[in-house]
Amino acid sequence: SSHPLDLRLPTPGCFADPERAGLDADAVFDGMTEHLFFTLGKLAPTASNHDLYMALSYAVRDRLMTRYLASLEAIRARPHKTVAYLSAEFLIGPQLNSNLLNLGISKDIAEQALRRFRIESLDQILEVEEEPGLGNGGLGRLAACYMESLASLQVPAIGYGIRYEFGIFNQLIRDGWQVEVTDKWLKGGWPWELPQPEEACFVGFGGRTESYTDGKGNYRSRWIPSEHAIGIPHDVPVLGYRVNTCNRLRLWRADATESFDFYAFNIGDYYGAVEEKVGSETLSKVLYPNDGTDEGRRLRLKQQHFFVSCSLQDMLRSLGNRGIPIEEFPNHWTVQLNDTHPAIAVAELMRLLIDEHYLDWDTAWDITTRSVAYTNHTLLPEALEKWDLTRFRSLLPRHLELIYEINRRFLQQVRLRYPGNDAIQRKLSIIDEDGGKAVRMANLATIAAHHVNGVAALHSDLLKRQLMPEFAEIWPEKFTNVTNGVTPRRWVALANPALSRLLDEHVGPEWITNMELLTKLEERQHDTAFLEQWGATKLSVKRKLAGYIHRQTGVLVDPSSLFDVQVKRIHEYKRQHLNALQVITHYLRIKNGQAEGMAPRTVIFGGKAAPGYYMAKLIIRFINGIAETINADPDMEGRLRVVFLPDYNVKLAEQIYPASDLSEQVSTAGKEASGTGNMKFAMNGALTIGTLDGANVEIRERVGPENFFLFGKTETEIMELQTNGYRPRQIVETLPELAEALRLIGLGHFSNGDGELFRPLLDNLTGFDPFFVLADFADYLRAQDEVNQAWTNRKQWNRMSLLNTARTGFFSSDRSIQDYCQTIWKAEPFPVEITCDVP
Ligand code: T68
Repeated sequence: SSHPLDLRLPTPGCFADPERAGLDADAVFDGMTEHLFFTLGKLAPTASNHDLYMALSYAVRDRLMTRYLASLEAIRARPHKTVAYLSAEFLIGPQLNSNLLNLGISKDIAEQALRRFRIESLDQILEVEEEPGLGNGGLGRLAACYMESLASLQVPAIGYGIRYEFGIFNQLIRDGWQVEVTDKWLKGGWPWELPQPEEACFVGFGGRTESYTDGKGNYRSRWIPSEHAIGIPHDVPVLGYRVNTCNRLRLWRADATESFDFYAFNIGDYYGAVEEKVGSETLSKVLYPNDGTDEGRRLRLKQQHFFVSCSLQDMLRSLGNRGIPIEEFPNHWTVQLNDTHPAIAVAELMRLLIDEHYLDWDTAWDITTRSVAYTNHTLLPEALEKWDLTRFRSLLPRHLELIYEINRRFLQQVRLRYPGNDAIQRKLSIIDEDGGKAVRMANLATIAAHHVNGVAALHSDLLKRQLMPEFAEIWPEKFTNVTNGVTPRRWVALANPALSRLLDEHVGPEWITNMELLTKLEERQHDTAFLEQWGATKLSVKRKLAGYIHRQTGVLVDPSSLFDVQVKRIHEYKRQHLNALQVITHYLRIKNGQAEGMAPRTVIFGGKAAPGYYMAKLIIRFINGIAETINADPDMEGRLRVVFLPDYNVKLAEQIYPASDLSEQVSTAGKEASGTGNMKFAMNGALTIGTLDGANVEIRERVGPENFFLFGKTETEIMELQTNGYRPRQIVETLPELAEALRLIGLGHFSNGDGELFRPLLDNLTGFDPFFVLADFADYLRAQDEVNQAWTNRKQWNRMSLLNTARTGFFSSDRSIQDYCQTIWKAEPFPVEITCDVP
């Protein structure tokens, strides 16, 4: 291909000198030395681990720049369709190790350089890295995996989002309760971003609209906002695995508008000016910590419009800069909406095209609908975004006018198709007219998108059949599925070096970019020596986690016990309390001398609760109460341990998945759209105990039902139970072990004698039990007994574990991205060439 970046030209910022951009230990050492001195102002003998982390990161960042600039230049010189992934969250995790891996700087090389600063292991440096928690959970992490896979597949892409000053809160556990602490991730400096103030964008809010007649006598509308903010892009390079493609994440930070400051200052309203400044800076201040519930907060809508408007302006500007006509927009950009959080893009793109670029409605609508696609991540009604109409109008009056017009034209079609059917119109309308009027963002996104996809087969099916049957009838070809995936670079190669070495040896190193090759492992499934090595590898990783658990919680756990793990956001639908009840039963069986043949277990929990979600916080308190009672009981010694690991985040996740034997995926069927932790566990050789929910269904199909512990009611059975009337109290009467567990909880056995503490939880379970915990309890225990049986035959367990790794290559995000590229984006790889003929 023909537009390489010629590094022989003295292009500022491009280092043609291989010494300077080299990947060997001497070059890395030299880079670190320079940055320590010139960038950080430190002398090597007094440098802290954090200083050395910064120096190494800057040295690594330098080495990304050739590829980064070459990738930008390649696209500038020869336009190619680019994916714009719009997401309010990108949970990217630590950057240093990932960039080292993708660049090809081995741990050994990094350690050679570090030893010259008297640092023995890379881990000591990785430990001090602060991760940007710019996401809540699965949705934000998915966006990060997708950015990595896009770059690794050499597909031009840009991730657009928000540079929150404070990410998801840090979680402390005090007296068993969650305490939230502000996440000051920027405080030590963050070396991975490049601010681009010259590419700032203006965004308006509030005010009014007006009609006017242009010079040619056309009636037009325009928006006169009452407030503005400036978005300053902060670019984070995203390098693909061992390729030249280096895409970027463009995160917008909100700033005050200077022109307005000066104006106010001149007329003497100094405080007014400062107030506006404070107001607009608040925009990118903090991430909303609610996953799974929509609070309808005005500031959140402001955040959404802020980053979406900046991003769309940026896309239009890039066309303008290259002299490409605006009608070509859909050939150059494919815009993916990561849930409805960026769905205001539909109205904003229409506004920019019509009001600012003077296109007519039909042309603008054609461009919009050919560019935008929407991914749904939830069916939970409480999570579907709805904005109060009055609030929406006061913040985005012009957008509301455009939405009314989109809606009017759409409902006209609906009326033609379903004459006289008022109910269907009410249901499909973007405007919810029942009760307080509101704008339904999922309807807006669905009407405008050329494709709407769910994130696992079951979820996409339910999306079509339950949430949007009428839309699916009108546009059957619009609805599709793309099953989620996770990047094997971070979740196997980086997180589990011990397993990776084994895979390199027995499959060959190509597995890392072609996970389907792991099926070759199946050849070893009856090889006793290999299975022992497989088990020993797992054990070595469990030892490390045991050390971490001891340092963090003071609890000593036995690495040879079964590590039974549930890590994810705390939510009633995810049913951590079902798992907790199972632990109590296990405890009671030991207490009652019925634990013969029960293998020693370590039950590990981790996850954050939304700060306003009372029941979720009580579940954390519940788990910690159970842990306290069990871990203090001498009868439990060597048999049962319970641990709640505080502050679950990407970094901790990288320690946990590889060290797990059993993956708890126990959500109520039909409620978990996909799950992605389930995939990380299985790839790392954990067996799943799970319901037929989300991607569990597909994991089970691929690993084989004999290598998966299935339990629980199906989605259909849950629906039937719901319609036929569900009486959880009756279930308690038929299950003595459950009744005994609930009785003990009510007596304060897990709360220092306080019988009231968990009352709301008990009342919830025995009263409504909205997530059918008790309905699935007996079958869950049955499956846990099977787990126990399987674990006692260790060779058989290791075989099942191996088959889980061997057969889960499908869940690589490379496969997901290929799906998106083929069916939705129509985007193709665009290899970047670098000519660097320096001797
Ligand atoms: C998750 N959603 C799904 N939402 O729950 C999970 N929500 O099943 C799926 O695997 C994952 O998305 C990826 O598709 C979320 O994580 C949020 O975090 C969220 C945040 C704000 C508002 C609503």
